[in-house]
Amino acid sequence: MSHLFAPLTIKSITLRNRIGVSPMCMYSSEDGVATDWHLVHLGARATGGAGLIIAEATAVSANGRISPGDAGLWADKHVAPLQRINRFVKSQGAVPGVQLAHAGRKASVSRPWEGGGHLADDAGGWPVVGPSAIPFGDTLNKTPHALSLAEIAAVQADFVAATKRALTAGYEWLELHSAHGYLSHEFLSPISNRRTDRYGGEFENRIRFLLETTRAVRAVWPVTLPFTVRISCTDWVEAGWTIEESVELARRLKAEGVDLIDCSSGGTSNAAKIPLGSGYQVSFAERIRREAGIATAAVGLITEPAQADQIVRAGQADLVLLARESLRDPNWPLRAARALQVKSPGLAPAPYLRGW
Ligand code: 531
Repeated sequence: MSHLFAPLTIKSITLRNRIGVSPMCMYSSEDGVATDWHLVHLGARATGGAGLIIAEATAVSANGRISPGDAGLWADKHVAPLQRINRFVKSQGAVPGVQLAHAGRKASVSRPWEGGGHLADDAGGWPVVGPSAIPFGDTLNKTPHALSLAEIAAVQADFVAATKRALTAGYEWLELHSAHGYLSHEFLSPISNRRTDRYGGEFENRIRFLLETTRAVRAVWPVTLPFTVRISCTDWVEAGWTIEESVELARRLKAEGVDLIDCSSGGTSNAAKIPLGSGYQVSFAERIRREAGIATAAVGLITEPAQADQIVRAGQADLVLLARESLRDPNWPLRAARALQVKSPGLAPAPYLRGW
């Protein structure tokens, strides 16, 4: 029976355990370039024992950044600093992954600790885009430019170019960000997509942007390396994207060669009523795994070793991703191994062995 410390093999990659660090924005890049912050932040979680470390949402174009501090892979200059980080992550036995993203109508915001609202174009911001000219609302009040067909193709080409750079940068796990109300999710959801062309309207049309992007990226990302997609399994609003649609989307993504669905939720609308609570998204991972027959990752308010272990043992997900809990304790996997009384030789770095 699988458990939290059983290795997980997908394609040619074996994770030493089922604990992954969820992609988390650091807002600490300079023109998209990783800094020493990223080496220390990601490096600490590699020495802390995680099997997988997915680097933060990394923009495929400058305008696709959430904030001016986002990580990027839109230019060749981004690659070398990431190679250094990924070399270190690998040297510690963890697998380095990356989440490629375009923020759509939620781009051009200040860092959370500076307010997090849309930045005016003359205050460090830039015009935002989306499937339709519908603003998110509240402090994200810019009206997005509705992408033309040629502009959609250009964004997809940006995803492909960023994927090639991600490979050169040494990443071994690729995730497309299609959740949390960012561009790809904006196409999926009827809340943000009111197009009347082949990218809007019925389900088949709303999933087209993601399916085409998946296909294009799949063609350049090695078939030997894991390829995953994060989705918001529900918008948590009436007339929004649903879990039933997510299950069907997962089947389509599987057919396109996607290996795992990373199951999150929300982000399209502030009207969402989200029943936040311990492991509140795990049931989505379970349902997609069962009904679409594809591996899943569970994420969202998972904090306890026994809880994470049970998710894997019960077959609710293949992988557990930690976000805030990993910020609180980069050594969470080492601590979990002790708590679960699992003998995991080689998990702690040699210089730490006396403590573990
Ligand atoms: C948190 C968030 C979770 C779920 C729905 C909406 C938002 N995040 C997500 C992030 C950026 C910062 C806050 C990304 O997905 C890039």
